[in-house]
Amino acid sequence: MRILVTGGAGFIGSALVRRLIAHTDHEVLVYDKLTYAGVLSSLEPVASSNRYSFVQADVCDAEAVAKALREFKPDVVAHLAAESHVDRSIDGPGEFIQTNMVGTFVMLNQALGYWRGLDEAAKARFRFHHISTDEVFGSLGEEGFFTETTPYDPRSPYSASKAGSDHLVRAWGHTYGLPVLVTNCSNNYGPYHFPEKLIPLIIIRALNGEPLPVYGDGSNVRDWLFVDDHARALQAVFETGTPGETYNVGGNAERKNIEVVTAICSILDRLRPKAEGKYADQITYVTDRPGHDHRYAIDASKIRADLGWTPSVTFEEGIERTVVWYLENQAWWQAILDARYATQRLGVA
Ligand code: NAD
Ligand code: TDX
Repeated sequence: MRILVTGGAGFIGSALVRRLIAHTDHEVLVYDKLTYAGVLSSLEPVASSNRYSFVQADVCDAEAVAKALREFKPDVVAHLAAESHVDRSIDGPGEFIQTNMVGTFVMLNQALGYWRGLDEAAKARFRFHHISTDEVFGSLGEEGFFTETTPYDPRSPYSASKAGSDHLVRAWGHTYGLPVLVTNCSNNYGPYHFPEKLIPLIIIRALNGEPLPVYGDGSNVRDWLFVDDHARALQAVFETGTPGETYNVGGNAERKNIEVVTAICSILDRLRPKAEGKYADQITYVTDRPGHDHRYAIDASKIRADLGWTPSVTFEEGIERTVVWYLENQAWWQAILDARYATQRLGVA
């Protein structure tokens, strides 16, 4: 198969690409604008493969999308490109509407034109797979899970822009017959996670001796999935999922934020003990995120029953592997911190 991966230089996209090159015969084209969140060094492990290629372009650029489709001739478009950080969406929602909604519209429209021009066999094979989030379903109380039929109730600019994009994708499926797939996944974590997100941020700040910011009282709950398990789920869905269907993907690993932070601190206490005190001494409760969703939890029974996918990495194993990866790959994250510092000093970021 030929897979065009938008957002392939991001956290999840790069995990998918590394998996496809290492474990399949598929050919992969990464289509990525390389925003602040796009990190080419995350694709370094596949850079020498002759089944991998890269184009730097914007999903909002219809001409560039059309050219990539025409020249690469994908069987699958895996659409991951997005603005992904909730806090940034609160500070500046415009980019989220542009990339997540307008960009998805452009991808759909160009994919439709491309799909209509294919011969019958290629047309039957083609899939447009839209990668989305559990945040579109809103916030849960202490009980219950999100299923594929839970009504949408997005509450942040980020989740509203993802909800809008999900609706567009389904509309292109219903109205024009484009063979679409949608997956809604819970919080991912693992290697190559951009340092602004909770888990890498806590690991790096702990190592740097800085305060560890916990929003509110730390009781918000997320359902954590190791990123390689998500990549495996995505592959299962675009290879064997039924067009028009939605699949929820989740780790069945609910943790309060404060539990996540203390788990990281105790791993670091064991692997990299401080001269004095414990890493947990650095924990600082800070002002809560506006509109902070209380709890997300995914019911992943449909993808298990229909496609045989289950998570393979427990939270305890995954968080240990993640901390070890950040300890062993300081060059990867230090380069990101240095670049950010440089752009901030120039007043660009
Ligand atoms: P990320 O922010 O790490 O990566 C996003 C990538 O998209 C970057 O490489 C960036 O350069 C690229 N990009 C951004 N705007 C672009 C544009 N206009 N044109 C082309 N490329 C552009 O994001 P991630 O965490 O890897 O998430 C990937 C996808 O998965 C997103 O759609 C996100 O909504 C979804 N998702 C993420 C999670 C999670 O926990 N991280 C969970 C569920 C779903
Ligand atoms: O410094 C922090 N302190 C803190 O307490 C940060 C950055 C976060 N938090 C809290 C907010 C959340 O409850 O930790 C939790 C996780 O925060 P993020 O890492 O920002 O992730 P979240 O907002 O849950 O969204 C993530 O999962 C769903 C991804 O960024 C989204 O792209 C994905 O759709």
